Amino acid sequence: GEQDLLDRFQARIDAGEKIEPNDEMPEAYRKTLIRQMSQHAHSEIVGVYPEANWVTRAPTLRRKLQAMAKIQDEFGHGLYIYSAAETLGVSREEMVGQLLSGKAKYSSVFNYPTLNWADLAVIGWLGDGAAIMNQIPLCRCSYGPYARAMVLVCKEESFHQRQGYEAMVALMNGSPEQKAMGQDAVNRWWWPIMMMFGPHDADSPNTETGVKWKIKNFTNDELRQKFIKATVPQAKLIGIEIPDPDLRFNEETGDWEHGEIDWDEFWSVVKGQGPCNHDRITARRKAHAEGAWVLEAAQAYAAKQAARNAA
Ligand code: FAQ
Repeated sequence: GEQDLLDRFQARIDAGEKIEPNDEMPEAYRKTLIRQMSQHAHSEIVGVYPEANWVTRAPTLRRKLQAMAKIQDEFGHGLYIYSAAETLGVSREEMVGQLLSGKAKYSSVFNYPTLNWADLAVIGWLGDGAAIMNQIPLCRCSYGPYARAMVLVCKEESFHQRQGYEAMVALMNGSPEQKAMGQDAVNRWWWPIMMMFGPHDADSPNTETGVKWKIKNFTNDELRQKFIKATVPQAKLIGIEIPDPDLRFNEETGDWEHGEIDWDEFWSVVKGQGPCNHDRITARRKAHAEGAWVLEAAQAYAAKQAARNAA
């Protein structure tokens, strides 16, 4: 019965086995993976909008090329993760439809505006930095297609993080105005990036099963903590002050204590009321409609090839 399946499944997870698309799995495992993977794929796609705002205004040709390469990678990650999610029996059309209708979630962080060039440096350094902290453990998650997809994604995210930090170093070695731009961008992005890791463990309904089924190898708070630990010395090295007066190292626990996150703001952004939610969805719908002919052409071409191969 149902309990037998759950026990058999848990034994495989506990033994460190990978679950593959045609293996038996509890319906709740399939559902939560579709939930997380589709949100993740949507985040990769929507995540390019804050950056796209600055491609045409990048300060040098080299920075422009970097921004374009990063955006191309992110679209690729989105497609890759949509494909991995499709192995669970959901179609890409369905997932994309949920995004376009405003029903689907994607990372809250992408609903904030990019006001100047320094924002791109900070998104790379801290946004991608947070993304990697979360995604490296996903390379070891229990679902084979997701875990394998994450290997390439993490290599590319690591390049994104480095290009962001390098751009940040350039700013912080620049004029007083440039240094101020760098600090201002960190001031505006620090808290939205803290929120990327999700609610505190006590308020995270999906953590218990996520950890039990090794979809999540660390909890939201554990990853947030690892991120702060890694980031504090990087900030210090380039003269950036982290905009949290309560941030302090606790010698006894070995942890960084941080100020309270504004959870009202977090939930309002998740529910669609952030500063840019409307713009992001509008931009996505427009791109989808205007790109429809490409999809139709590709499908017509594929049908023609298939017919030719069959003949
Ligand atoms: N924003 O019970 P939990 C990137 C939702 S990186 C919006 O803790 P879970 C690369 C959550 O979905 C960003 N919603 O949920 C890039 C749930 O709602 P539901 C994407 C959030 O799944 C970088 C509810 O709150 N990365 O794109 C957020 O156990 C730079 C309760 O939360 C991934 O998606 C949030 N921040 O933990 C691109 C990684 N946090 O579904 C361009 C994979 C929570 O029950 C530039 N995902 N919620 O209706 C995960 O690791 C997990 O899904 C978490 C959330 C950690 C995000």
